[in-house]
Formats: sequence, C-alpha cells, structure tokens
Amino acid sequence: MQCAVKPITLNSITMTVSRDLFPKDFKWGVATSSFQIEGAHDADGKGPSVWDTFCEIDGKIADASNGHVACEHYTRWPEDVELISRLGVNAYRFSMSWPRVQPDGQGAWNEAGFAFYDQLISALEQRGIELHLTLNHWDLPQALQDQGGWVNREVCGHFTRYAAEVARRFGHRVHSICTHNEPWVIAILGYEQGIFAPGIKSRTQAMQAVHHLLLSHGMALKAMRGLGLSTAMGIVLNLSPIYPASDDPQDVAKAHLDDGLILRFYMDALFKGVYPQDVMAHLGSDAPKVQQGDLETIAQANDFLGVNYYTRNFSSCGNPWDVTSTGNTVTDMGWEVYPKGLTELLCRLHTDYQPKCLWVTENGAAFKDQMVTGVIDDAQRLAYIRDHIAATHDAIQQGVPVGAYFAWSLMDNFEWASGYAKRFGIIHVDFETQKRTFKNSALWYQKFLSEK
Ligand code: IFM
Repeated sequence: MQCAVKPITLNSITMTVSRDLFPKDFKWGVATSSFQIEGAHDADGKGPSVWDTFCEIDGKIADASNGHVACEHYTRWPEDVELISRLGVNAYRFSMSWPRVQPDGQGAWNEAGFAFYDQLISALEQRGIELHLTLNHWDLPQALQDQGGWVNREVCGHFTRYAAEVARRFGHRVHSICTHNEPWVIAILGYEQGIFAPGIKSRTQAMQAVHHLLLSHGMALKAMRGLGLSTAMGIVLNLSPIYPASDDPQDVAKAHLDDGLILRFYMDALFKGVYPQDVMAHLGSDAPKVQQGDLETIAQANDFLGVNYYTRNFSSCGNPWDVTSTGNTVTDMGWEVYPKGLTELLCRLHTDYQPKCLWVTENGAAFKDQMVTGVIDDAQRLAYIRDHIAATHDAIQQGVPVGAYFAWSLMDNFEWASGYAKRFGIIHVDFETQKRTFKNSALWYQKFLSEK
C-alpha cells in the first residue's frame, strides 16, 4: 500500500476545539465525488457524462486535463477505504456516477457499475463507517444532455427512476441519500455562465434547470420514501452569507437580491414551497415555467439540509469587491477565509427555515502545497479546518441543530474547470504515481478525532 504517514509533532498547534465539546452522535467525515476521484471514464460499460464531454472542449479546463484517470479511485478504492478508516472518521460522503450505473440515464442498468459501489459500501460498512450517498454530484449522463439536460422537464422522471433504483438496492445500507449536490452551481455555472458543463450561456435555460433540479429532488424524495426506508433523505446546497460592500442603499439592495438568487430561491422553495416574489420579478421573462403542484412537490420534508460552506460574499453596484481588503487569508481559489460566516449562516438558516437538522457537508480550502522530505506542512489548510470546526461548534452553542461536519476533501482531486492545479485534499495525491500522503491537516484531523 502506498501511503506515507510520517510521524510529526503537532503539539505546537493549538487545539482550539476538541471533539468532546460536540454531541456524542456527531458525524465526523470526509467527502469526495465520483467524477473528481474515480477515473475509469469508460470502464466496464460506463457511459459518458456531461463533464467527460465538457473536458474535451478547448480552453474549458485550466490545465487541459480531464477525469479519465483522476485519483484512480475506481481501482484503488481498497487503499482509499484504508485511508478513510485510518483518519478515524465515522462517516464518509461520496457520490454515485449516474452514467456508471445507467449509461444512457434511462433504460438499461449497468450491473458492473453497481458492483463497484456494492464493494465500496461493503468495505466501509465492515469498518463501521456510515455512508452518505449523493445521487447527483454534477456528472449527468451525456445522453440526457443530448435531450436538453436539466432544461428538459423529462429529466425529472429519469432522475426519479434512477433515485428509486439506487435506494432500492442500497437504501438500507447507507445512512443518508442526498439528491443533488449544489443545484445553483449545476444550473448557474453550467447553463448561465457556461464555465462548467454543459457550457451553455442562457439565463432562461439556467432558471428552468434550477426548477427541474428542485422538482426532481421532490419527486425523487417521494419515490424513495415510498420504499419504506429509514434512510435520511435531503439535499445539499452551496450557501454563503452575502454582505453589502458598503452602506450605500444600492449595495444593500444588491446584496438582498443576490441573497435571493443564491440562497432564498432554493431555501424558500424547499422549505416554504414558494419562489421569492422579488427574485421572480427581477428574473422577468427568465423566470422558470412552473406547473401547478410543482412547488408542493419540491417542498417535501427533508431529514437534513446539507450546507457546503467555503467563504462569504460581498455585493456591490460599483467596483467589484477587493477580496484582499479585509486582511484575511485568501485561498488558492481566491476565496477569503471567514469562519464566522459559517456560524452566521447556520444560525440564519435555523432561524429563517428551521430544517430538522443541518449538516456541514463540505468545508475546506485549496492552498499550494509543498512536500519537504515527505512532509506536507499545510498549516493554512489545517487552521482553516480547525477554525471552521470551531465555528460549527459556535452555532451548536447558539442552539442550532448541527449534526455533521465533512471536510472537503479526502484527497486532492479533479477540481472541475481548474483541473488538478487546485488542491483541496487533506491527503496529498501525486498524480504521476498516484501515491497518497497524509498532509499535516489530515494528521491534525486524525488527532482531533482520536481525542474522545
Ligand atoms: O470541488 C468542489 C465540489 O465538487 C463541490 N463544492 C465545492 C468544491 C470546491 O470547489
């Protein structure tokens, strides 16, 4: 096995939080997604996904890479399970590649694809690690994109059948099923800004895609619940607090609208069964076409709301916000490090929407890493994770029912349009040799988790 764990002294690092401050049943995990780690893009009957296609377009991926090999998790999964187990986490969040188990997104199932997930789940079960399965972490079967993707209402039916089949096969073995990871990213970056797959630039199509993602979430939840499973079911959103860049009333109004486009549009629909009026009015003719009963379907009861938090945002009507002006550390993605934003966000979601339970389903940072004599002293990533765990604790102290924290990510992987250049892993991956090495952040997390 290729895993280098060098003994290092972490005593110099202040443990400002400790595990025993958290509820006993708190879920501590790491997260990944299928396209970002699996590779094996056409192995054993897998169909192409929209990301396979998108990577082929010149100039779309910063380093002109793709997901053909990624972390070779498809074959190296036993080693990766070992690493997960060694970290001492009690939960693992991963996603299933829809085109691996149903190459065309409709019709025939690919048993070889299901067999891969079956063995992965078994290995983690044997180690007593809870499984948290996401059905759609962006890798839509290309065959469905050829029919319009998330803009075509028919995709909702296909997704529902896929969800029900996965739940039927694995629902009793996984602790939770999440329908979609970050519908805002799928729709807005993929169909409005065109910087993510499928690379479309149309606000009308993007908003229709948002609606179908939310609708398919509700439809899938209904179908999966019909199977009588006790599995927790919910959705994961990318959320951050948005502040006006100044007291100028125009900036204040812009911040409110941006919050509407990024947070309220999703949260109001999912938890209140309405789309916010101000945002619908702002969208005008780009507003999604909604059929009678859709919002009722979208607003199914969720067992958890997954929150992916990385940074806060500022809105301004004038010059773009200068992220360095706060003096806070900025990550390799250009994202300001602001742990307090996580506490504020969790408190606000609890106050405004009262989800049954909130899980931090992704949190982490990309920084440039340097390996010196086998050691990766990623002090900034370590501090980021530690301080966001502390921020999560602050929210719990304020009465917010937060039940989980998943670090993003288990290991360096394919960071979408940034290719392999941005490293979010707490475990380093040498993409030449596929050697995995614990960074100091992983060693810190391991130590934190061992202090029960
Ligand atoms: O890598 C992504 C992940 O796939 C979704 N949430 C944000 C992460 C960092 O950009």
